[in-house]
Amino acid sequence: MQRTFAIIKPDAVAAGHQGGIIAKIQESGLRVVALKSLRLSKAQAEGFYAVHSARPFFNSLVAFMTQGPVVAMILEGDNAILRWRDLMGPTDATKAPKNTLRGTYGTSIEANATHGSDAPDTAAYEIGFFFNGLELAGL
Ligand code: FUP
Repeated sequence: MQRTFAIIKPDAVAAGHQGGIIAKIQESGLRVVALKSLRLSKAQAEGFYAVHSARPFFNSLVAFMTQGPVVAMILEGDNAILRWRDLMGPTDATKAPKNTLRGTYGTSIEANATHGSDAPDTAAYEIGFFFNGLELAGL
């Protein structure tokens, strides 16, 4: 059993694709064990993507991630991290297979509809970044 952290990004929320994305998650057998909608501040988006702060796309990425509300989720299941990455598809939505979420709902390498943790340590960190102890208690 494993948990991962997922975001439905502002592009997909603005386009009304939350339901379609959550349906795909549930059809895959992954469980949505926590979910909330929020809008990131600039400082919060900079903190979440701090690992990319020296990259040329950083400022644009922060602007994109703060342009509207996101849906943050904790997903649970066997091998959840890799299964969610497979459902999302590769980073660049223009190259993602059409049967992946990014291939279906994303439009560019930046506006790629979804986020997913890439390893157990980043999943734990990202879950704690978005969900507090009270929200996690009893899950
Ligand atoms: P991923 O793990 O697939 O989300 O991809 P990365 O951690 O490499 O990148 C994080 C986010 O930065 C991507 F979702 C989109 C953005 N990004 C760009 O905007 N341009 C790039 O060239 C690479 C990533």
